[in-house]
Amino acid sequence: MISNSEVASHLYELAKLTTLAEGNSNAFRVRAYETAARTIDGLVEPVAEMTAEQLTALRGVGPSTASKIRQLIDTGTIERLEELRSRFPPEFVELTTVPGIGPKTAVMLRDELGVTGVGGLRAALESHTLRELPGFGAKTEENILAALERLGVGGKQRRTPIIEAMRVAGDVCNALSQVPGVRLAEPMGSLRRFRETTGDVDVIVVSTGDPEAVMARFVEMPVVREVVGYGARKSAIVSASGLQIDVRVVEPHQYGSAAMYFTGSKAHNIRLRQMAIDRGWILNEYALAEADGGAVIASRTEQEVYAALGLPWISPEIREDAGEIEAALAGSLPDLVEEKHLRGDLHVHTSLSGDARDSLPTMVAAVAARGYRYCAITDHGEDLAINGASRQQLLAQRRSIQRLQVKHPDLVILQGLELNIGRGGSIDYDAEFLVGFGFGVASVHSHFGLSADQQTARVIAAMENPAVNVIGHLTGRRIGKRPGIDLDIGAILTAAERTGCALEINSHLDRLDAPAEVLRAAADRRGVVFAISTDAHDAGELANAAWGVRHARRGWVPKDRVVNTWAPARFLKWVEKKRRG
Ligand code: DGT
Ligand code: CA
Ligand code: CA
Ligand code: ZN
Repeated sequence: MISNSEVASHLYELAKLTTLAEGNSNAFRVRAYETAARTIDGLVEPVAEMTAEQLTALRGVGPSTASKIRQLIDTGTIERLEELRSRFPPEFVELTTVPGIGPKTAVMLRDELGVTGVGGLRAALESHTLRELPGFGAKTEENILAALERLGVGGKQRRTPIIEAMRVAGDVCNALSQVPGVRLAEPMGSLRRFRETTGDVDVIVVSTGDPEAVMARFVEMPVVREVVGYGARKSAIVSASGLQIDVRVVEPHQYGSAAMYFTGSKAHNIRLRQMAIDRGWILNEYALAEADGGAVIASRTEQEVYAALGLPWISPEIREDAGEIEAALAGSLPDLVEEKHLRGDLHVHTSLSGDARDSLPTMVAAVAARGYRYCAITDHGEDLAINGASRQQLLAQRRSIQRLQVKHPDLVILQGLELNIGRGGSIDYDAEFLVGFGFGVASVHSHFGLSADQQTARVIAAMENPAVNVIGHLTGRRIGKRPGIDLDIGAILTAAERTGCALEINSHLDRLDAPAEVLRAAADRRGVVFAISTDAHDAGELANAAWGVRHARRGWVPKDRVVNTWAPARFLKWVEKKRRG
């Protein structure tokens, strides 16, 4: 039976390809597919068991979407989607993620120059054939080439943004978990290390049953476009979107060594293998064992294998041979933040923001249900034209929050704002109005093309403003879709130390912003503090905090530097100190 999450994946793909086919002319239909996908993803009851009538009762599902969902359940595919897939193969879709190349341009490049992917685009740029097209010139060529470099797409190997890889991996692991005998199915490789892009997805399955039953289920999944390898314990497929997925089935007693091997990174593994060799042992995916004849020393759990090598367990997110082995040997690994440490969410939208979907009472109830002790409601300020809230709306919200506060005595609800950093570093409203709020996040939402000096200056100006407690999604990037703004990170970190303004760790898989390398540099500055926030636009997105935590770990961020792990009294004191200026 097809899972809700698999149905949702198909609808997301339908939305993406419909945008390519129809541009903004049918934004309504695209949004409808996305809403339907989100609804179904959050549903407990299996949609595969629903009638067309029950389906249309779901939020965002009209008769036409309902019939597509039924078609998917009954036939394993959607005709319209198949048609779009053949019109827009993965290489072509990737082409449209390059800034400056919209769907219309991509179609023109294909028709006029035969460019079908990023490789072809690069060749056309280098031979200067692009500038011959109407609407193009030398300057456009230069801009697109620069964007290609910054995005990092179109190298030898295609890399998939984590948001998409995580979704596909989740679908595969859920499906394989249900095969009889399977104890565990988990993503390994770069995805487990939480890299922001993935070359291919590696999954290991621990099974006490027939491994071939796992493989049979795997290659029949609706996501499969092509089976590229088939064996009893090792198979590989390529998904509809062009992502390769490798699955290996291992015995329970090999889990530790297999997980370590397939998690990598390769550089981390090589260091460990050398440590084994130095002791006269060998280390591979099957075990840590004596070199001669092979008595097994450890293999069942990762902890046992690391311990036999004289190391504490090292968290997957930092297994990059970037200092973690030295730190482990010296006993100086950072005390990394965990999800259970979080006591609040400091970037939460309500339906007062034009792009958010749940009401204030719904969001507050959902925050309280997570067991948090405090939160900041941060709707967009008025400068963000379509999505922002007016002064009057915010004053009304303040009264609603006061009433809700009585209903939730264990949760401190701060009325905050997500302020928009203007071109020169200004923010919404005036100081007098801003004093009425208890919290502020300030973020860049426009002017992405300014120079590094200008960007750095505007962000620092916002940090210095007493109404600003946190800089939201520092670079404004969308992974694989939009490069972040150019910044002098050293200067930003110095300003963060001086002003006490926290750096947000935005938990959305599309953002994961500030990037991990910035977090690592920031973690090295003792005076910089962090806020792990979801930027939730509906109640379901509050759960993204788990991703933010893993991203923070990848940046070596220690628990005690994350302000929303602090006890309420300490946290509120920190908030107030900044706001007093
Ligand atoms: P990716 O797929 O490019 O995003 O990156 P990974 O790290 O997932 O790399 P992948 O899929 O080639 O291999 C998965 C893991 O398998 C890798 O992290 C470590 C392990 N591995 C692969 N090749 C080697 C190797 O030659 N030596 C060792 N020691 N480990 C390897
Ligand atoms: Ca991989
Ligand atoms: Ca692989
Ligand atoms: Zn936001």
